Amino acid sequence: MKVEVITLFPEFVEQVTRFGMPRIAVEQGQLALSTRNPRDYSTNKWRRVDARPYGGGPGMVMEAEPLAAAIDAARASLGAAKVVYLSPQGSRFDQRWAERLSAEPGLILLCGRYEGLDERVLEAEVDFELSLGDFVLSGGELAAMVVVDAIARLLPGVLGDEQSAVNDSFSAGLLDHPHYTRPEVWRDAVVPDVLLSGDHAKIARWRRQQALGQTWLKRPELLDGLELDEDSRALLRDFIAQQR
Ligand code: 4HQ
Repeated sequence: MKVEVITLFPEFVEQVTRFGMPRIAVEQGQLALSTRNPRDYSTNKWRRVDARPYGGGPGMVMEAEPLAAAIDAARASLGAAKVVYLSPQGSRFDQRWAERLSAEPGLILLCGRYEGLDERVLEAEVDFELSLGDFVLSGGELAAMVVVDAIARLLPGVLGDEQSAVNDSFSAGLLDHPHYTRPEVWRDAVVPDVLLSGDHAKIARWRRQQALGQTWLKRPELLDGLELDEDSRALLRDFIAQQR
């Protein structure tokens, strides 16, 4: 997959491929990340890309023309690509979005600074407006880097253990089960017996029950969106009974 990030801080965004899964995805040839700076498409001698908002008020707005020129150049280099703008006004980015975007051949991620983009660029060029959550960042770069990270680990062949993405938190719309490693006793706290039993079917069942139970405890609203089968409902019922 090819990703172009349009940003006033290209050196910042490029850091995302220096570590972890995005780095591996690049090394394996599954991900190609490039950046494009709207300043390089500014037509004034100061390389200015922002201006004061019509109607007045504080802050600056990113001008349409250099952004549109940068998007055109990115499209020319990628071929088919969806354009994503990161902003608090967007739909909430989640694992389903990560899965959907990871299946695209190309993506153009638009990063805004200041008060954001001229609205006409959104209308003319943006396919999806996505938000990481209800908070305000100083620019879209960190959000774009989060999107790149979440996508990179889903690309075919990137996760060492092919099963890992399937077993992940959210792959079934549930939270992850708890994890334990050595030592067997730490500050008097022990590892659940079942995990030491060597009975793999029993362990898988315990983990599924824990995923259901932890979701019920920590994020109950996630269960509302799920159609649980009878066996899962029984596992969750037993988990809840044990909590009392
Ligand atoms: N910003 N999720 C404002 C965000 C943001 C978010 C990016 C700050 C866009 C103009 N992006 N600029 N939350 O707060 O994605």
